[in-house]
Amino acid sequence: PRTIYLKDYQAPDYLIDETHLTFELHEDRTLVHAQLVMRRNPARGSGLPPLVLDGQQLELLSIRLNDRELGAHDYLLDDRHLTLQPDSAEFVIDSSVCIHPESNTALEGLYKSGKMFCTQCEAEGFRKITYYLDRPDVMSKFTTTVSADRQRYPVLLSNGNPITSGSEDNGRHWATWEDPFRKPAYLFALVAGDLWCVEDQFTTMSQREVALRIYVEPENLDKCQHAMDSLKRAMRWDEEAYGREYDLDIFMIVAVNDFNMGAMENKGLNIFNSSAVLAKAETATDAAHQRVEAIVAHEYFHNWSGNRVTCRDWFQLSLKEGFTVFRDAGFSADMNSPTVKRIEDVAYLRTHQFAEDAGPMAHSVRPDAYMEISNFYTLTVYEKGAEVVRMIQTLLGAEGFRKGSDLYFQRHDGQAVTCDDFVKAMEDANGVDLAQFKRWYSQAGTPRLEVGSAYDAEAKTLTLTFRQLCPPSPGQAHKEPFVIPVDLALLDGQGRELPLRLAGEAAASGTSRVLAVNEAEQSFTFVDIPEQPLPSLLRGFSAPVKLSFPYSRDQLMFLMQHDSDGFNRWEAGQQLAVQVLQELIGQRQRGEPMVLDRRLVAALKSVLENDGLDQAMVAEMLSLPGEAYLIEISEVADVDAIHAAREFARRELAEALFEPLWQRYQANRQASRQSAYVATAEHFARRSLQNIALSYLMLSEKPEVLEAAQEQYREADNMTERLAALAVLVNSPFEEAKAEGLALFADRFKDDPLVMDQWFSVQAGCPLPGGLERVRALMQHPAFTIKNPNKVRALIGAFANQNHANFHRDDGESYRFLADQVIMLNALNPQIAARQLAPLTRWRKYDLSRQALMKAELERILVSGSLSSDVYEVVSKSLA
Ligand code: BAL
Ligand code: ZN
Repeated sequence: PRTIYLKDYQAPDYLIDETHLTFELHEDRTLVHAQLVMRRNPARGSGLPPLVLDGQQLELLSIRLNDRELGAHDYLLDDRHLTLQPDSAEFVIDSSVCIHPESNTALEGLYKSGKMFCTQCEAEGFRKITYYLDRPDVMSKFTTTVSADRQRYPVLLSNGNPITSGSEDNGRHWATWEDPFRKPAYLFALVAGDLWCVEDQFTTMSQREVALRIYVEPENLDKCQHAMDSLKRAMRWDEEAYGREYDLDIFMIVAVNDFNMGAMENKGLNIFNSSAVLAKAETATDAAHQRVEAIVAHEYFHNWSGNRVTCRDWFQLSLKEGFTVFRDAGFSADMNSPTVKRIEDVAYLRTHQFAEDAGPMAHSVRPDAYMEISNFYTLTVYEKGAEVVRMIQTLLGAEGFRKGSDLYFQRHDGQAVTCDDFVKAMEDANGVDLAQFKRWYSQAGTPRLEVGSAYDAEAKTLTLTFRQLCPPSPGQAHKEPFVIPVDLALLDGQGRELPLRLAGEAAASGTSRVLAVNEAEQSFTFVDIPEQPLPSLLRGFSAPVKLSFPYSRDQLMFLMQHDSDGFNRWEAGQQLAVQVLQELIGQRQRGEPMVLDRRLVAALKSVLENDGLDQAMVAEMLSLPGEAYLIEISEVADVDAIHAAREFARRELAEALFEPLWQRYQANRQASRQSAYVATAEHFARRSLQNIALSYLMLSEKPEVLEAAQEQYREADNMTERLAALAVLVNSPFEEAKAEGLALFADRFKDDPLVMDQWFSVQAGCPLPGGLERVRALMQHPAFTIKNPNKVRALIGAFANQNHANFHRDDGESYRFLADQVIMLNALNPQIAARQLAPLTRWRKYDLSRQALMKAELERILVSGSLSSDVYEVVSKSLA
């Protein structure tokens, strides 16, 4: 495959003012007629270069240029392009092609999910529908007519507003949709199916009425309310937080079972993976409810950050994705607990994005090159991209940031722009220079920030010294210093924040502030500091860096208790746990008996006994750093020692804290029994503490706990409690109870694919010996199919990404298993195949024997036959 470079970007030679599409959907083929009203791009000068249209897997039936039928000698056709010569600056192209959605297993372009037709065009799927300039800087007005069998496909949808519809004599019918907003082809959507809808309404801030519809298959009608409520909250929030109003008369969401991504923001017609829209208490966990709320909001927010203002080219993907993730995080924080949301996001970023940033696929937030753009829908572009936007807000303040976003939307409405344009709007609205800051967009890798402190008791000054360094990443040996916003406070012996005055400042201002660290090495001296303070650094995780400060365990315990920044209280607990776990890992590696530092017990005991703490915070603080995170922060990850040490710590904690855990569990379970399920932050918090308490308690293997788990499993009125109870049974040694629980669950939910996904995941993640054999057996289960991305993620993905003990078994059999699945998926669905590879790409993290086994599997994939560009890029870069 060819590598595409950002530096080679050129504006398009031609523009498409209008796009008129007609789809004739049939069971064995689909005919697509496209009329493109085109003209020479004036920005590219005069003359008429050849017109090169993108097109893949299309059977060309006919093509006309301005009513002139073209013959084979009038154009060039290969498997990626159709090239012809226009003879005037303005012209019309009419093409007819035949495509086969019914056999499209890649789920890109037009395809069938079950009985319905649907599309996924981002990033480059539209070229599998018709010949086109399939690039985001070509924006066009679309009119779409869909015709299909009336009985099979009573609902025919596309972008924009419905215009006309009618019937034909032959049992078919048609509908025409018109989207008044110019858009790139990646935002095109079409749906046809036997769908039912839940309907509601929203009155915008300028009093326009918008019809809201969520289309689903009939059995899912009762699972739409949460998404609908989330949508209305998101619409209101975007008006209040960003001044953004919805612009069409109708907003539609369609739930689709077979979908590569979470969801897609097509203009006016969002298409969702059913897992990201369907939720009701009996079948979806609290986490699933929160995910639905976040994704519904994310896709809706794209209407401005992505659709009204779109990307010039795919290197700018983070322009819309980083910003939109930042926006949805703000929304979720406002709807739930901001501190808990931040903790979840940071834990996710540090575990997964930091690993990506340290691996062979590391790339900057705005990549310089790609072979297959689908491989760049990454944690770096999304999550780190959101952190970059968050840092801009931290540096400018909330008001300055809002001025910047207002200017951005106003300046670029209707345009396809770059990350530079986004930053420029922020600069211009605030009169600041962010030139150095922009290195966050161009330099890959996670910077390390080492902080030292020196207190001068005589001068009453505290000097903080910062040293930043960023390790090399592929293609980037040397990094220039970043601008790192460090939000901090200095705490006195009682935990109070001291007034802050830097040397040279006239007076103290405030007790916390953001320092912009922008040199490789830099010192800041605070004056009038009456006693040796304890710094609370990088509050709220103000920059995506690896911070190190030589905190003692006692100081971390102090911060856990006293830091007025909630995030940093949690962070102190995590750092304490990391220190303690690393000590246990060392003991295990040396063959010494493991001895848990009792300070961790004491710290968690006081957290558990503190009734004033938000229960969600208690649950977060009780959660030890995960194995994946411990792997990420290891030089060479000893998976066995990590697993053994963490399990040992959990057992010790469970034993020492049995009483307070049992009390918390019983109180919360009692509260759950007494009230019906509600999807609110307070109830999420209560259940999360209840369930983590149960998972600790179960380690005691006491009969009363087994009984409690079984009671919770049987009697729960919601999936959060039921699944948590099933998980503790599955991870327990109680074979009979486990088998019974699994069988009852499968019997009850066999017809609900999303619930069965959870059943697969719980088993795939079970660390007890025999994991690979269990997963192999589950692949034969009638509810499993490798053709459905959710199933692949639930079983194969959960096993390879979460079940470290079994995935890294030392005979390499699990690596071989994963490689086999990737080879199979490569032929069916390249995007999903490439995603599943991620755990193998991290081979450099492990011991030499595992390295060799993992590499051998990557090499086997490389020579396994005709590789998709998706898989080829990941494998070849991993081995480079
Ligand atoms: N644009 C692809 C799906 C999403 O990020 O919303
Ligand atoms: Zn997005």
